[in-house]
Amino acid sequence: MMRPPPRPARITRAPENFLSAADIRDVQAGRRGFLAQAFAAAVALGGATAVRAAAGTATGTAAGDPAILELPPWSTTLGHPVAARPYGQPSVHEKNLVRRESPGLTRVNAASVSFAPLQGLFGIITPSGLHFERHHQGWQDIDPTRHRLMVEGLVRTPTVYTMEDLMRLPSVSRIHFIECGANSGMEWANVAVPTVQYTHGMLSCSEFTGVPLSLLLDQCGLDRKRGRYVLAEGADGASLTRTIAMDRALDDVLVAYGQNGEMLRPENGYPLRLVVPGVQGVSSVKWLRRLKVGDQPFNTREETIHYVDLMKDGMLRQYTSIQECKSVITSPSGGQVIVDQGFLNVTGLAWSGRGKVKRVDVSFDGGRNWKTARLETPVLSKALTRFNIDWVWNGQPAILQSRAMDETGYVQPRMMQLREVRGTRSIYHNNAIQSWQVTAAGDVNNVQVD
Ligand SMILES: Nc1nc2c(c(=O)[nH]1)N[C@H]1C(S)=C(S)[C@@H](COP(=O)(O)O)O[C@H]1N2
Ligand SMILES: [Mo]
Repeated sequence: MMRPPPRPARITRAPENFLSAADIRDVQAGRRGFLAQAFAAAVALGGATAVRAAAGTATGTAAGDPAILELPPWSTTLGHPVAARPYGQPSVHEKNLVRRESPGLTRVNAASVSFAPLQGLFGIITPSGLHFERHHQGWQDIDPTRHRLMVEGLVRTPTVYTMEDLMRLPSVSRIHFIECGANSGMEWANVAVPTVQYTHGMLSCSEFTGVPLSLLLDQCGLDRKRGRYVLAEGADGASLTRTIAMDRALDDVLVAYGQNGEMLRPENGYPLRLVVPGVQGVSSVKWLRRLKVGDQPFNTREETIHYVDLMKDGMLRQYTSIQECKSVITSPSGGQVIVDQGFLNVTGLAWSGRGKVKRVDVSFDGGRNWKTARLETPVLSKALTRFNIDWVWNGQPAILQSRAMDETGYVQPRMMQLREVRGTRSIYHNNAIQSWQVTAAGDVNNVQVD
């Protein structure tokens, strides 16, 4: 058990949760008094959700606090009826914790990305409505009665499945992350984006339910001698296609229709997607309509000219699909403001495409000294793992980093180590250690220190 923390410091969960852009500028300009007032106002208005630790302040002034002395309207009136909203929605006070797109990232926003707000999430499951999105040609809401999956190629019995056929088969549920290979891809040469939502938000983790791909292939009479690769194709306008090697296809790949206890969301592939655990997101083909077994890689567009790693010498590396071990502190993180000195629960996420996370170390001095963080259970293979570590911020500038190690013994690299091999002009597979600078004023900034 943890000892009860000393007086908790207050930190903004996401600046936009309770402060306007103008307020943030004031904070950055050093008008601390103004910020303190903004906090007082936010708490008084019932906006205390924005103030992570303040609710637990044991040394607060409860005795004179009108928020506890006076009965608010919600304690003296009749509440809303059941099923007033047949499908539940987050509190209106959480309306700023949303997926955000990075304007100008792509020419057309149907072929773009929206990033998950990692700074405001708890545990390891990403709420389905906040799962990041990456579409090559927009999303569709496909009629499940008209959707089909064809399995063909080197199989004895080529088969066309309806959704009903698939949902009658034995199912499994597993928790896995999906990370776009381009996550953190804007940061290869220099700091480019301010918050963890944009540096690491092409990352989400869900419980997926579906049929093991191995079961489908067996049912269709897979030619185990000649069948060495599987092509997966999506039903969207992009006809996105990827090759999956047979040993992986027969291992833990899922043909999934469920996500966090309900059907997939349209943005995430409704009614059917592939989930290829541990592999860059593009292989988890959404709106899955075709699987073809072949005897060699299909060399599709998305694996020959896209999703290849540009190396320092200008050569391109293909078929590097595994998402190597990586971690990031989600709070405090870029754009948040630590309002006063005291205890902080430093928290973040770690993951590895090769299995379980074994250990996460955290540094508060830019990598000189490290302490081992607590891993929250469960720690699952190819899933996000939540870590926490105690910190008392004494008002001094600091640089926070997390460094994860997976069960293979692989240790997350420093930015400079990665650049020595990969150069600065790459896009994919940036799993470098992230640094957050805390200034004496309590501002948290994205920095690259080595
Ligand atoms: N059919 C299809 N599948 C797709 C894509 C797509 O555009 N079309 N995008 C891929 C990419 S690049 C990623 S990172 C993941 C993102 O999954 P998500 O949108 O559910 O987060 O889906 C992959 N599957
Ligand atoms: Mo992606």
